[in-house]
Amino acid sequence: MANAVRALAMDAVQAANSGHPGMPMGCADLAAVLFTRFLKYDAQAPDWPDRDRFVLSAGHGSMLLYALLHLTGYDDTDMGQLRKFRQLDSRTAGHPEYGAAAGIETTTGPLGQGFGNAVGMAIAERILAQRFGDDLVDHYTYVLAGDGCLMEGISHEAASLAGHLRLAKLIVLFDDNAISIDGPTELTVDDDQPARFAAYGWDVARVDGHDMDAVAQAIAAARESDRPSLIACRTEIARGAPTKAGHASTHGSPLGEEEIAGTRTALDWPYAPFEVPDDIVADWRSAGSRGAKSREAWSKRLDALGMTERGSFDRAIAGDLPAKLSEAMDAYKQTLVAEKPSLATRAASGRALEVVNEVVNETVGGSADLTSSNNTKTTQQRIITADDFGGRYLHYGVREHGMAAAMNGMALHGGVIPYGGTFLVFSDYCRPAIRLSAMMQQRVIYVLTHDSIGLGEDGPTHQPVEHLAALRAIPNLQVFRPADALETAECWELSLATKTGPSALALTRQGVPAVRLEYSQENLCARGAYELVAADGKATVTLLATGSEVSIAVAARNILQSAGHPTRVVSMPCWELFEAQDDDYRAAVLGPDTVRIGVEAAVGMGWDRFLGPRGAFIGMQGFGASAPAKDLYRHFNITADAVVEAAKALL
Ligand SMILES: Cc1ncc(C[n+]2csc(CCOP(=O)(O)OP(=O)(O)O)c2C)c(N)n1
Repeated sequence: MANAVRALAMDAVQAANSGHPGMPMGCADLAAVLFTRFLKYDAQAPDWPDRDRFVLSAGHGSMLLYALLHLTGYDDTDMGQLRKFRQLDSRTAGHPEYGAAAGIETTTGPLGQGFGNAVGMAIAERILAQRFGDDLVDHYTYVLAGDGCLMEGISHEAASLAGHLRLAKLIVLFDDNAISIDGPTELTVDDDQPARFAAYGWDVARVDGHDMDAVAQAIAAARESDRPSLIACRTEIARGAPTKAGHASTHGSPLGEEEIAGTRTALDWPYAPFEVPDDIVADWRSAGSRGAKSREAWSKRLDALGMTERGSFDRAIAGDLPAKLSEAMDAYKQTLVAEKPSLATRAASGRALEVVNEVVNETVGGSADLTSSNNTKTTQQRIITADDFGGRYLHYGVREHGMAAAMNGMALHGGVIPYGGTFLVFSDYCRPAIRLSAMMQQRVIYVLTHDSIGLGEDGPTHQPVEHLAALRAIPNLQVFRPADALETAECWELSLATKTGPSALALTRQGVPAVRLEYSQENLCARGAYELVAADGKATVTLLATGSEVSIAVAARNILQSAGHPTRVVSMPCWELFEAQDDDYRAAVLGPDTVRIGVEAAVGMGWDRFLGPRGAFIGMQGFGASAPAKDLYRHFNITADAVVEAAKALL
């Protein structure tokens, strides 16, 4: 059965004339053990919520996964798909892509991300098991990771967090083949990986990855452990290839016709490319349906639930928000209109979350050790610990990257809605995972506070200037920068309602005045940008601003207006939503035939498209400085007077 995987991998890579045969061939034995003896799954019901998760963190070995999905009987991955490996419109992309085919649990390829996702999946499993009981939620999360995954820094954050939380149902099979692209790993790394993981509080074992019984024994022992487990499986890359096995050249290049012929002989595999004998297919298919009985038993237990509990479970898994959320948010927005608080938007975010977390049970908040700065923890949230997964708040520690990857895993797992905080400037520390939230269309909410020079004295290392532009450059990521407490509430509503992608909320450290003074039942931020203050008379100037600079624009508008220049102010909390509006709306909001001034305490990259020929940008040209916020705004000339001057110069 393992040789079927080897043959399909080498043949598909050869047919594509690109890909990675070494890893699938080296891991075929241990994968066969996992998929035929342990993994709880049903190829006919890929979305069964209580299936075990299998994460191929070493995503370059994608043919291993595709071969397994095909052989075990996932409909999406038929032989035609294997023949079309790495071609346009196939489901069998170079690296596994979430959503391309059933059975691909997450997008992998950037090494270490899958490992981090798996930690999040294992966390979600524990949270849901505590909430709904072991009868409904009780599964393992398996990971196959290579040297590359374990060399990446993210593996440290993820493994350390998993050890701390004692995620006993997380089992990592380490493809310990001592080879990476540049050659033997001794070129670069001397880490004793099991010792390293033992230090994180994991259970560790070393086995011969080609000794199936040894692998099985190690997995069986890992399942009984009360800690996460790393099984270092010593393997030979491209096992079975007569002259190339064990060599780095097999990592990422086709074996070549001659070597493939030699492999067929060595493995006693006399079949044509993409041909697998019926008896072996039948054995694989029966492995693929091994889980059907436990799935049926699970369905019976689900059906036996009372109406209310069943409703909660189904809604959580579907990721639907409770109907009372909009009512609660509406009431909260009315309070804000009455109060008109001057509040930092990070504090406003905390207040909005109080409302959200009161009615939404699925939110799981957290912060990378900046809880009181990010305002991410609300009164309803108990802390999640190794002994108590009944809480809804995770102290991720100073592990931004691990946090973001774990949140992806939680969102992919389903049943929970993760949000997590750090400073906007440290979005760089989790950017690779943010990019994957966007690519995988996962609802992950990033709470990114201290969003400009407005944070003040901490200085330029902590003052983001290029980060809004950098985040806006990621496709399918909504970047929100609300202007006041009311907009912050609206942006939270929009983030939660967006099931098909992540959101980043850029929030101020410093207080900002209320700028939305009227109640509106409609969520005005939903269109991305809208006229906040109309001109008195026919507008000659449009001021476009986001976040904390909206109030500067309002002040400038009043000066311009008094000087006889009718001026309007547009708040632009979310460029992505604005760009999704129709041409007429966008043109009207941007103010045709007016001078346009963009105001944002960040670099101007991206603003040009809104400003047009009679436009100017007031913002940052370089890094910030360490000083009180007010002094910095004056120093960098982001003031109402500067806006007025720029507008007058263009009138
Ligand atoms: C973050 C990241 N950096 C670099 C790469 C490119 N890359 C893909 S596989 C690989 C080597 C991985 O070595 P190993 O995990 O030992 O895989 P094996 O050679 O055993 O297949 C590298 C550097 C990547 N995919 N992701």
